[in-house]
Amino acid sequence: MNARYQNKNAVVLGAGLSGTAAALLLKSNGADVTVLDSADEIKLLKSTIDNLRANGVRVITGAAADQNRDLYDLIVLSPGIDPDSHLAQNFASQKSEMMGELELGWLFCERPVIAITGTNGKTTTTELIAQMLNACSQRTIACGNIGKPLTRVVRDQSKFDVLTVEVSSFQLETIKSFRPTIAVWLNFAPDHLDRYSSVSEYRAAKLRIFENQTADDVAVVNASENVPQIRGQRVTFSAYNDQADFRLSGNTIYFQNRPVLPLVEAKLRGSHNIENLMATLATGHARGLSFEQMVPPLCRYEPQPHRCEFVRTVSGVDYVNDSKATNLDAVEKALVAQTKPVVLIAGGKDKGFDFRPLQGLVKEKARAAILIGEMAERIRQDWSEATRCELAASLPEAVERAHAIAQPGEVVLFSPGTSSFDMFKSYADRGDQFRSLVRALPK
Ligand code: UMA
Repeated sequence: MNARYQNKNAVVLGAGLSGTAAALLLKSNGADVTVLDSADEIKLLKSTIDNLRANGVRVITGAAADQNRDLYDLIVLSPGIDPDSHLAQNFASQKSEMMGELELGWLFCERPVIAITGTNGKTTTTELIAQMLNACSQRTIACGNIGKPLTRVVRDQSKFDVLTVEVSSFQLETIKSFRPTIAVWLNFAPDHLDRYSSVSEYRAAKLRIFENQTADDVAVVNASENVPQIRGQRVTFSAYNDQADFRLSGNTIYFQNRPVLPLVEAKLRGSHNIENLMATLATGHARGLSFEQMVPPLCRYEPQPHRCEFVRTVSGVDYVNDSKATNLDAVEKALVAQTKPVVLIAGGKDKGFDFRPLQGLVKEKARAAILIGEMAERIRQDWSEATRCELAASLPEAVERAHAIAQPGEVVLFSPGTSSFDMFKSYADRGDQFRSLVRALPK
């Protein structure tokens, strides 16, 4: 029990995964907890709300939540709640302490933390690091933005030697003292412009991963990135820069002058995945592991669903599910990796960026583009000179059209380039639906 929260009057904003975990952690530490969620109760997960109430947490939803301005000692934000949102602004003028869910988890954390951020590859690298450390007898769990909130994991932390935490800009935005022993910066590209007013604001939120590190900590950084003001010991990696500590030569990853991982032995493909492997090796090295220990589990790692996942070949056409591509950088990597002409299915929620930067690559790689969701018409305007563009009203219609257009020897690539929330519950739901539609296609 952490006495700091005993009898504190706390409010948690958001009744999703993070808010629920934060509320239950506070409750189990003696706080009086209220959860506010702007959504109507009928739209929230009944089992979650029932569980909160059964544990003595007060839950207020819909308009009543938006109007709640009670005085609380502590306000905790879920990552999906913008500090500028109506719900959060109701408490902005109060003098009470406000923090994000990641910071709250950190305040309970008694284990060293490895934190991984980057626009793309965070989840793969978090899983790679966790799988490798566990195989090398360093007990850990992949958690954080990957779907297991830190506030839930700290309740079981005695089972682990170290925590491997995927961290998003939304979570880093509200940290105060969060200090990873090893911080990994994979890459950076524009994203989330529906939340941030500029790309530099998004980058500044992410850079906070290094904010509380000291010379005793390690910063694993992509050498192609200009990352300033790091106090930790910098270890660099890059598939494109020979000066990096972890670098590529031929088909082998080198650490300085020593070959450490022949890529033919790994199941991951593409230069972005080579960099994910390098960042993982750098992290293990910083934790005192030898390359001989690290390489076998890394080579066993299987690519995860929704990340350039091969689904099936139908009448000589390959179908690839890349639903995890929620920004342009990810689509670019998926297109570059294709060796066959592409029929591209893209589009989704409007996240505040246009698709023009991909014009050249689309022209080179995509014979046609089928566009869905809120962004469909805007993407057509951006790409109409680069390739043949068609709009589809739904994902089933898009798959049907791709099936009609694609010729033997081509690939249908579903790489949306933006998030899914206009039509689906999540990128995983979107990818699962794509996979089912493809599996149902006639031979
Ligand atoms: N809500 C309000 N008012 C608002 C906005 C939202 O009440 O103004 C409520 C919603 O009605 C909903 C709840 O807040 O009930 C959702 O909170 P949330 O969006 O923080 O969702 P969680 O379920 O807590 O999931 C969060 C992360 N979500 C986001 O950052 C948007 C999950 O990352 C993460 O897995 C989870 O915590 C566990 O740590 C998802 C994500 O999309 C996968 N992350 C982004 C990304 O990877 O690009 C950053």
